[in-house]
Amino acid sequence: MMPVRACVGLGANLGDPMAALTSALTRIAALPTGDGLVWSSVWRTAPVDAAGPDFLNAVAMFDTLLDPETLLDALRRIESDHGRERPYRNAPRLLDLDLLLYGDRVIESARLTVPHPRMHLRAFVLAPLVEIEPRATIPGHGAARVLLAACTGQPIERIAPPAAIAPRDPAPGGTTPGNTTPGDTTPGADAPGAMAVGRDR
Ligand code: A4P
Ligand code: MG
Repeated sequence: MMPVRACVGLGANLGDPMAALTSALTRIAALPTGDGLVWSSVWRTAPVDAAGPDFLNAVAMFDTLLDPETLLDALRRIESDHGRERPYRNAPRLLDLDLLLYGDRVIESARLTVPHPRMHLRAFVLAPLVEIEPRATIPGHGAARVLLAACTGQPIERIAPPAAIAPRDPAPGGTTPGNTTPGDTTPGADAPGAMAVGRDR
């Protein structure tokens, strides 16, 4: 199987959201097939169709050999390891990980809908996505950039530059993990407000 480029949305609005996003990113980087991992800044976003405090949101993209349902299971495990509970839909949460995109695949199974069914309407997903992949398209909906421009009345604010996360052990012949987004000149952990995890913490 050829690797597929997956895109995951991260969100949290309870507890210590910055710590939750940082540690979730570290866990994503440690997935068996997380080559080519890039991640967005952290954005502070007003709740959409939800109650509670503002969210912190981010988006990560990486190549994966996991099939979509196995990747979903891995994400669910990371959520539950962060104390995620599901009292009701859209409840405030310690950590929410959504599989936004899986290559250009359209998936409708009992457990999984990809592209994520509401991502094309949400600035808190589209802004970080466009930040790391300006030409991203959402199957069935079109260019993320155009969709973002149509999102009005959704206050969002970019608050932190891309995190520095510890590289995992290099796979034999593998690529160097890290935030290699073209144009990303943010100095990572040295910058004010940057997240630092793993050996940088
Ligand atoms: N499921 C189906 N497709 C997917 C997918 N592509 N990715 C199923 C992840 N899960 C998927 O998810 C409910 C069910 O969806 C799961 O059983 C899974 O098999 P959940 O995470 O348990 O419930 P949820 O988080 O309440 O629902 P969901 O769909 O993730 O909610 P939304 O629509 O993502 O909304 N406002 C701001 N500013 N920032 C946010 O991050 N998040 C939400 C959550 C609402 N408002 C927000 C934010
Ligand atoms: Mg969810």
